[in-house]
Amino acid sequence: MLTLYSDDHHLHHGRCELIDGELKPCFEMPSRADHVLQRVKDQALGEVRAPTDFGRAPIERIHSADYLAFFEGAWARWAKLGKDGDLLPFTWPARTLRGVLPDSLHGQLGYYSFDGGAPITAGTWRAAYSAAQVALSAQRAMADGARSAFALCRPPGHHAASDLMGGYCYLNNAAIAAQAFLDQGAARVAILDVDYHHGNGTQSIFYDRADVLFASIHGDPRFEFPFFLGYADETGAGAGEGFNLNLPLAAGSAWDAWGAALESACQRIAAYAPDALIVSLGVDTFKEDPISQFKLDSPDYLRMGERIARLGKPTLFVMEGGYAVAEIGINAVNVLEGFEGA
Ligand code: SP5
Ligand code: ZN
Repeated sequence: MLTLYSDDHHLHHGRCELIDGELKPCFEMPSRADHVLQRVKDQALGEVRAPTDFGRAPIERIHSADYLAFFEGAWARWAKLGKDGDLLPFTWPARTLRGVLPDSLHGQLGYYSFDGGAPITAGTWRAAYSAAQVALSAQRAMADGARSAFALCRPPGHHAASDLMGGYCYLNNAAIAAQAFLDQGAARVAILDVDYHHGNGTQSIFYDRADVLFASIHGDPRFEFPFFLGYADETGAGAGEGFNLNLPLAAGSAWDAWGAALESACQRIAAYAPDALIVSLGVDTFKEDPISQFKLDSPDYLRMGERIARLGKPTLFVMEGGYAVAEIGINAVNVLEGFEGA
C-alpha cells in the first residue's frame, strides 16, 4: 500500500492542552507520526511518497474562508502581542451568549474553537495545511488507479468542523478527501470513523447530505469527549436523513462489542454502495491508550482491516488519533496489513 507523508507535521508541537483540570503536555505529539512511519518502513508496507500541493481550493470546499483566514493569521497576531507560548482559547460562545465575532484575538479564537485541546503554535497552520495535502495526494493516487492508500496525516482532523478547531484537529483531512472524490465524479462516498472519539466535525460537515454516509464507532458521549455529539439518535437531517450512523459503546468495550459494531457499520456501508470508502483511522481504541477507555488489543487491528477489506471498496485510510505512542505504529499498520492480507 502506498503511504503519503510529509515531514511538515513536526512544525506543529503544542506544549500544553487543558485536560482534567490541568495544563498537561500535549498527548498529540510529533513522535506519534514518526512511530507510524517507522512501522510502515519496518514492515515494508510499500512506497512512501511526499504530497503534491493542490492549493487551498480543495480545503475551501470544506472549511469556510473566514475560518481559514483566521487560522492562517492567528499566530502572527499572537506574536505581534509579544507572546511566544501556545495560543489556547479560554472563552466560548456557549448557550445564553451571542455567536458574534469579536475583534480580539482571544474572542475570535473562542468563536472558531470548541475546546482547550487544540493549541496554535508557530507552525500549526503549515503542518495542518500539509496534512490536508497528504490526504488529497492519497485521494489523487486512488483516482489514478490505486485500490487503497494510507494518508499518514498529522495533526488529525475528524473533530474539526467547517469553522471550528478542537480535539487536536484543525483541518478535516478525511472530509477534504471525501469532497475531492465527489468533485471528481464519485456519486457516493462513505466515511467509517473508527477513532475512539466521535468524529463530530465530520458528522457536522455532512449531516444534511446524502452523498456522504458517515458511520462512527466511539465511546458513548454520555461519558466521553466530545460529549455534545455522537449519540445514536443523530441520524442525519433533511436530505441527509438516514445517512449518519452513530454506534456509541460503553467504557471497557473490547473486540466482542467493538467487532459487532463494526459488522453493523459495514453492513450499512455495503447497502449504501459507495464509490469510495474513507476510514478515519484512530487507534486510541487500544487497551493501553492513556486517554481512552476501550480495550482493543494489537491483533484486533488485523481483524479490523480484514473486515474493512471484505467491503471490496477502494479505500483511503486517513490517520486520526492514538496516544499509546510506543504501540501506535504496530496498531495502525496492523489495520493496513489486515486489509492487504484479506
Ligand atoms: C483526534 C483525537 O483523538 N482527539 C481526541 C481529543 C481528546 N481530548 C479530550 C480527552 C479527554 C480525556 N479525559 C480522560 C483523561 C484520563 N486521564
Ligand atoms: Zn480519538
